[in-house]
Amino acid sequence: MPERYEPKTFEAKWKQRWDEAGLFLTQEDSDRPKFYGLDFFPYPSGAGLSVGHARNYVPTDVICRAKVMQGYNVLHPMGFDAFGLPAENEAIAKKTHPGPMVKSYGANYKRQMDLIGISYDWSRCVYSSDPEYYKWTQWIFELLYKKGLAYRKLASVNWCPKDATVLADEEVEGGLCWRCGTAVEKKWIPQWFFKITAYADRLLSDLDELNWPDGIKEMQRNWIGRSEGVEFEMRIAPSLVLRSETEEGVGGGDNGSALSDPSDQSDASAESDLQVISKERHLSFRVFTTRIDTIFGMTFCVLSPEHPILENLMPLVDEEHRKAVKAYQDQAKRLSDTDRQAVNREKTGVFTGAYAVNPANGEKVPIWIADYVLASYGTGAIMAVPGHDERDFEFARKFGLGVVPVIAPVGQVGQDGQAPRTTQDVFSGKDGILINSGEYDGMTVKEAQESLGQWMEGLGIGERKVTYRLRDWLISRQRYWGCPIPVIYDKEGHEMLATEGQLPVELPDVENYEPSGDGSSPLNRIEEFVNATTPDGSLGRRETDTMGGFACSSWYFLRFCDPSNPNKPWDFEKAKYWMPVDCYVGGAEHAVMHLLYARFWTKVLYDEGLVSVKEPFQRLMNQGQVLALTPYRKPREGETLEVGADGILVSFEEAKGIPKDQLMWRWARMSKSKGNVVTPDEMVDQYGADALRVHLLFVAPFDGEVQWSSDGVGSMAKFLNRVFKAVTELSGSFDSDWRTKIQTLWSDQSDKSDLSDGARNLRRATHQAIKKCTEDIDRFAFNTYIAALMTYLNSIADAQRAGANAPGWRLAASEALETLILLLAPAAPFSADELWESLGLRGFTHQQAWPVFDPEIAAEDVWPIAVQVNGKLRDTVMVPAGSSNQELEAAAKASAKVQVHLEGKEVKKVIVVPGKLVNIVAV
Ligand code: ANZ
Repeated sequence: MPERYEPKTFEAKWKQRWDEAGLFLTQEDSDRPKFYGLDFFPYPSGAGLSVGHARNYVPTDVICRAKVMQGYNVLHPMGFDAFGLPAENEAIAKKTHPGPMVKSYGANYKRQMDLIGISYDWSRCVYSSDPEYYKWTQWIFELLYKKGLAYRKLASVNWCPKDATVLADEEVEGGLCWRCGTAVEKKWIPQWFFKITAYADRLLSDLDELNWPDGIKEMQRNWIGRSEGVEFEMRIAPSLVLRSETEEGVGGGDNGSALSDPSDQSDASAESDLQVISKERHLSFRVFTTRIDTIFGMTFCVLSPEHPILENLMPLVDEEHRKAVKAYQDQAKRLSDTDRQAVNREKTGVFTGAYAVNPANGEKVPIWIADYVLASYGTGAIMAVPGHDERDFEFARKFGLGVVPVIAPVGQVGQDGQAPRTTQDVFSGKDGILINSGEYDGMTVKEAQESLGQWMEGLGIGERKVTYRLRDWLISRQRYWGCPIPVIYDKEGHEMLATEGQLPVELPDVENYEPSGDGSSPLNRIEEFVNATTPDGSLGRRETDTMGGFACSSWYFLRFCDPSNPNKPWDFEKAKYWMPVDCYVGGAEHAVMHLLYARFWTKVLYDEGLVSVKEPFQRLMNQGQVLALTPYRKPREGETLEVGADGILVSFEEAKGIPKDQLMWRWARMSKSKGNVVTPDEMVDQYGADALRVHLLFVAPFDGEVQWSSDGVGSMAKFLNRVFKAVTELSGSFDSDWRTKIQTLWSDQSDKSDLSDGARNLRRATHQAIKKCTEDIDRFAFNTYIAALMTYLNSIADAQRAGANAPGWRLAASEALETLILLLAPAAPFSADELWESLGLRGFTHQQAWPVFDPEIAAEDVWPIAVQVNGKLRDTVMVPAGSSNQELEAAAKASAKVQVHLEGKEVKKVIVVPGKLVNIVAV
């Protein structure tokens, strides 16, 4: 009998026995309900797993293990997101090939996951970089293509002119290349996209039904960014009128008499005035606004610097404006959309020299270009209303443009229908009344939006429109280590899909796969790969871009349902059985991209009749981060700090040599780059896998941050030690036949008070623990699940002290022993099996049925107490068993029926017969 928790003596043994028994192989062929528990599959990194990763995998493992015991068929697979930039970059840095590298890293992950007892069914493991897998990634690409959901168009990439390479967005830091600090440029090349925008509405509305954290749903909603508004046309105002008027110092006015004084044209345009005018007549652009109600407050309009109309418009304005616009356009090219929209960034822009007409009142407004208007959103042009939009207000302030308030906050409109005019402030609220808006004055914002929308639609100059912030998903990467895009171009450059028989289009195994200097994929250099036969037999060239890693991870959860099917990506019935994933667990950093892309693919596959579900992940949970104390030193003069840091990161080794007053310890996310990683290996070695597991569960709520302390693992080893001790002490009383005996005994004892208090209390504690542990595991409240086990362990000790050997005690103790071990099993599976065996019980705990909760046994006992007033029975009240005399008296006096008989009387005496009767003597 093991008296202590000595994990080294049993962990390897159980691991081996589990493997030999195929304990974690998925069962499919029964009528039991299914449960699909899934962790985000990781990219295998050379650093291996940290205890931070384990905080993701252990809780999912607890759920899956509990579900198996509760009678579910459980699918709990693991695989590797092996294609993609991180693996490729690491292979380049290590001067090795990413293929074998990801396999060896993956094997190390598996070893570590096994070490901490995660119950994955490894027979279902997939690597997204295996041809058997990516054949089907290509197959889905082709499906999207056939449905018009994959297309190629010119798009910009981040280009570092010094390194001569394309950079991913995350490799651009503040507009500079992460490697060499050179300013990154935009380069336009044809690239592949998936048309996720076609699914924007469904991706939005189906969020409502998902059991996901609210924060993640909100981030997806914002990312999709649905806006209802109006898109309308703005015509360019004839410039000649404008120039003559401006020169005469007259603003605004007539735009119909363009020919008033052609000789006023001051710059030396080669074109005749008439030509200019006729070109202008045909020029217009569209703006998108969510606040059409504010149209009378438009004092200027703004185009994005990339707006295509500028090409036609700029030749019509004078040289000076042309130059300014050109210079501004060049400058804007260097900034990313994120940089351009950064809050607190001072507004910049230039006047184009041209004007447009506000269709609502015919007034002319100057056209500016500014980078706060994005080319990729709405129409890339806005009507600017500085009275009601913060950004426009800032811009107007900076460039001295007019501000006209047209919405008065409710309550500020006076008797005369006028609101106090202010040009000093912005009112961006919608709870207002229109002013300065002609016939629309007095309307509410809602009314005005409705009627202006109708008016524009009636005249054919605009229409109500829904716009999304979501962009199509750019999938092309000009890199080697990814899934080849299965497209071939014929001599004329027409694109054709590889036939299904030609799939997979295999990634050639080459030595030199580093990014090429011209921005094209390194595959471009490999003639054997590039030269291909088109499906119609002629000579063609292969597409050499590969797909970004998000394609591979958008369907792996389906492959797990049928991982080695050579003929199909998955069998429909199998996927139907397992999908959706019942519980998907991973970090919140994937809130948008991965989760949105996977939802999109699932919907497309659903529309094709290939899967039975519209949504892949029914329940999503995000674990909290693990932080580790990390050494920093005080910065020296002129040293720049990382964002959010107050010191310079140093290694643990360096920290030893830094004087105390210069050294600072800070909590930082555990990561290889910070050098503060604690591995599961060292924790297992020191304290055992179960102590680590229990600590990870107990240390904080599942989604809370953890400040890592290895000592905490030590405390959990002590807790497990107490479990071993308790089981050893009680094992002498263990009766393996307790189940039948206890039932007979319990049903025979109609008056349970004849059973010993110890036995009753212990059974009550047992069933309360079953209830609490079952519910807590289901709610992802693992910390309180472990706390409940600790309480239960104390109750067992209490009950033992209170009366072993009394009637029923041995049976209650035997039940408690089994229950304790089984409730512990999902959290500490090695220990549970060791203890189970030590009681002489057969099989693995994993194969036992989860203890069943009996509410009657769990209920606190209540006794009926007769209440008399002056010797006459007036009521019977129920009180908790073991209530004190004072409690009985209070319960008796609280009875309404008793109170009636006490009215107007004085209580002289109260006689209590414990557990039976209260007699109140009153006169
Ligand atoms: C006039 C106006 C007045 C606006 C007002 C807002 C408030 P959401 O809700 O995010 O869709 N806008 C339109 N296209 C833009 C672009 N390409 N780049 C930057 N801003 C753009 O925002 C829609 C609003 O953002 C639009 O409504 C437009 O400004 C601006 F009191 O038009 B609004």
